[in-house]
Amino acid sequence: MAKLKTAVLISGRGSNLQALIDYCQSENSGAQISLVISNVMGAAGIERAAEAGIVSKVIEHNSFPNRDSFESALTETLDSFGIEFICLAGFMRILTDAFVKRWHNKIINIHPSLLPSFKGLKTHERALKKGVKFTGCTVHFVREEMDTGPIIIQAAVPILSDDNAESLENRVLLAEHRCYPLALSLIAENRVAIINEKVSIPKSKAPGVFFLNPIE
Ligand code: 4DW
Ligand code: GAR
Repeated sequence: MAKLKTAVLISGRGSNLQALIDYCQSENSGAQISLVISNVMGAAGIERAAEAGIVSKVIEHNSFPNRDSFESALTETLDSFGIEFICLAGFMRILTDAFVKRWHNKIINIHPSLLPSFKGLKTHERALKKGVKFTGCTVHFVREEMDTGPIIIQAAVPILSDDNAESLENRVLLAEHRCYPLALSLIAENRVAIINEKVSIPKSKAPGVFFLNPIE
C-alpha cells in the first residue's frame, strides 16, 4: 500500500516532529513525511528534518504582505510535493478559513491540554492556576475556529502538587510524543471515521477504568 504523503508544519523545537519522524521510519508505517515546512527561520525542527533526510522549506510569514499570500505560498509548496495530509506540530500561525476548507479533514493538530479545556496558549500555567488534578494533550482535526475540531485521541496526565509549568510541560510532552504518532498511524490505516463531527475508531481498545489523583 502507498504511504500517506504527509507534511509537518512547525515553528520551533520540533519534538513532536521527531516523534512523527521516528514512527514514519518504521517499515510498516502507513505514513511518510515528505516535507517539513517552518514559518520560522532557524527553527530547531529544521535540523531534525535534515538529520532524517527529509526536505524542509522555510516560508516566513513575515515576508508576505498578508495571510492569504503566505498561505498561497504554503499551498503551492504542498501541492508541488504531492502532499495529501498535514500535521501541525507546534505551528503557531492561524490558518484562514479558506486554507482549512481546502484541507478539510486533512489537517490535524496537537494541543497541550485536554480540549475543550485550556484552549489557546500558556495551557500549563493556566491548568496549574485552576488546580485541576489532570491535564493532558489532544490530537484533533483542524477546523476554522482555533483549537476546535473532532478529537482523535487524548492522554490524561496527572498534575502533582510540586509541579511548575516546566515540569508539567515535560510530563505532557511525553504523552504528546505517544499520541501524535498513534493518531497519524490510525488515520493512515484508514481506521478513523468522522460521524457528525465526532471521531469513531472501531475496534480500538480503551482503558475502561478511572484514575485517581492523588491516591491515598
Ligand atoms: C494555534 C492557534 C492559534 C495560534 C497559534 C496556534 C493552534 C494550532 C493552529 C495553528 N494554526 C491553526 C490552528 C488551529 O487550531 N486552527 C486554525 N489554524 N484554523 C495564534 O494565535 N497565532 C498567532 C500568532 C502567533 C505567533 O506568531 O507567535 C496568529 O496571529 O496567527
Ligand atoms: C507542543 O507542546 C504542542 O502541543 C504545542 O506546542 C508545543 C510544540 O513543541 N502546540 C500548541 O500549543 C498549539 N496551540 P514541539 O515543537 O517540541 O513539538
